[in-house]
Formats: sequence, structure tokens, C-alpha cells
Amino acid sequence: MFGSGGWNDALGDARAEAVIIEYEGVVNECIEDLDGDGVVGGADLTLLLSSWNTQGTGDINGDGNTDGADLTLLLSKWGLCS
Ligand SMILES: [Ca+2]
Ligand SMILES: [Ca+2]
Repeated sequence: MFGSGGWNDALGDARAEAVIIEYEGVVNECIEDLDGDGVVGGADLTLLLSSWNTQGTGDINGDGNTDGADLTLLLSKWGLCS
């Protein structure tokens, strides 16, 4: 919890605490994240569009062509991969 004038904990005793978050295993959990940065966003859209009508990076559903179906899949996962 953020208090005025600095960081403190939820109990309000003004002690600083650290939280360590570790990620293990697979970071990229969605195939729509074409560049593997953990977010489905503009960079992935660019990759998809650059392979439009080809069996390229943007062929998310693996049907052999990058088209509107793949675009729909990408847009449906827009944001953080989870
Ligand atoms: Ca991405
Ligand atoms: Ca496809």
C-alpha cells in the first residue's frame, strides 16, 4: 500500500517490505504472442500483417495461411498472455 510520503505496508507501521516474484517454467503461454515478449500487442500485429496470405509467423491456427481467422485469434488475446 502506498501512503503519502513513501512506501509502507498494509498495517501502516511504515516498515518497508520487499516482494520477490519469481517466474519459473514457460513464460510465453499464448501462441498469439508471436514475438514472445509476454504481451499480445502491436508488435505481434505487425508480424501477423507482414506474413498476410503466407504460411508465415502469423499463421496462428496453423491452417497454412495467415488471414482474418488468425487476426481474430490475435485480437481476442490482446494484452497480457495468461
Ligand atoms: Ca508480443
Ligand atoms: Ca491461419
